Amino acid sequence: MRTQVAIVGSGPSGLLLSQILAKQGIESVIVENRSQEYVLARIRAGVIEHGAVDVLTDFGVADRLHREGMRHDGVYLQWPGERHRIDFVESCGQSVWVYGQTEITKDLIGIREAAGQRFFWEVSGTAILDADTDHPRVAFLDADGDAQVVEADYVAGCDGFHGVGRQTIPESVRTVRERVYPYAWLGILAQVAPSTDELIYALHPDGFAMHSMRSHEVSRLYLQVAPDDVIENWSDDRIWEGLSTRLAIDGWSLQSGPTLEKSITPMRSFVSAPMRWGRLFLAGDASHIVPPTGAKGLNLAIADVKRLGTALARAVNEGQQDLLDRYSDDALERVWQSTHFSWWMTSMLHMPPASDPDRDFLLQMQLTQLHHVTSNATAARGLAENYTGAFQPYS
Ligand code: RFL
Ligand code: PHB
Repeated sequence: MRTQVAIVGSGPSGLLLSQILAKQGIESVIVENRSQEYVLARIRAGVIEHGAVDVLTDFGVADRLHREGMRHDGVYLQWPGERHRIDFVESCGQSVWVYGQTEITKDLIGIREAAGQRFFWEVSGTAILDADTDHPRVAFLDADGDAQVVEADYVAGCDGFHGVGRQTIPESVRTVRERVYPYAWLGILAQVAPSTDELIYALHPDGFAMHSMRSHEVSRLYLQVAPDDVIENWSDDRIWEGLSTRLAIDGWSLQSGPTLEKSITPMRSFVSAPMRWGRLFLAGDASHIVPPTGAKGLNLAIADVKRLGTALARAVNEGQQDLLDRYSDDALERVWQSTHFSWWMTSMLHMPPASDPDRDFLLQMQLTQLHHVTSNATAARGLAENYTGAFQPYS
């Protein structure tokens, strides 16, 4: 089989790239190792920057987002005894949108299927071959176990952190910079109206806690846990008790409800550069991971594929390679900015492990930082600009 762009991975990066390419008359084939049902059920990110909403709108995949998404003009930062609001609009003139990655994925799959997108679901043994030549290929076994080869002009590795895209780039060419944090997030989805109008990020001696949401009926909440903790240790009662304690503030109470899903996610910062090798281009989690505290993972994926889709269209439709040649350097600039912000937010809000001899000192630094961003307009503006992505256009 032949196509113009072979896309490995049907997460938000791969799906949105196929849509951006299709809008510019470019054909693609998507190869995904999970089933469509699995991909549609995955629960992940929830906050989308204004600029990312613009990209989804421009490429015709934001109708439901505009109907059902919730615009948030600020967030709450909290520590024991105090809750302060950072007003994004006042600080930097921008907002974010709360709309689940699960819903974006659903919208994209619906639109791509209706447009006749070629998908291979439930493939195995994916291999990207000859990426450093003019005739790259993606080989795999399809859902029936039959060998398939997709020949393409370009290959997009949109296959997440555990995919084969990044591994295809020889180690001698790649530089990896990484930090694994000494904590993890336990996340739940609950069938209960949010107890807050905007997201709450809380530092507490027991550990970080966060209150987010998916709709007016469904809440999403997180607790800092040890990196080696397992979900079996956390009954629903224990989770709600932890959340109530860590999020407590006078005059406010947390409403609990049935838990629809719960899981533990490790936290790491990871950047692999370059994002290109020959005719293979990486986008999204395939090339970089951020801890979720800054809500940047999905936004970075959208920024990457907007840039990559534009560069591929210029190469395919106009024969100009200039944007493809700049793709990796340009994309990495934003990646590092978001990596820094995510690390900064994470360090400010999480309790160092009990074994850390500097724990008391670090906690004092964190509290000082929180006082500063919530009492100083310039510091608040820095947080607001980074959180909303205000100064990073989706070019
Ligand atoms: P994805 O979503 O991981 O999609 C990659 C796709 O590639 C498939 N794949 C393969 N297909 C074919 N052959 C292979 N060999 C393959 N190997 C893998 C996978 O099955 C998958 O369908 O990457 P993408 O598209 O780059 O999107 C990135 C975002 O998903 C990610 O940045 C965010 O979800 C990160 N993230 C969060 N970000 C936030 O901003 N806020 C959050 O609250 C948040 N929560 C999360 C998260 C990521 C999580 N992961 C990766 C475990 C919670 C979790 C649990
Ligand atoms: C979420 O709603 O899942 C969410 C929101 C903000 C974050 C992380 C996760 O920083």
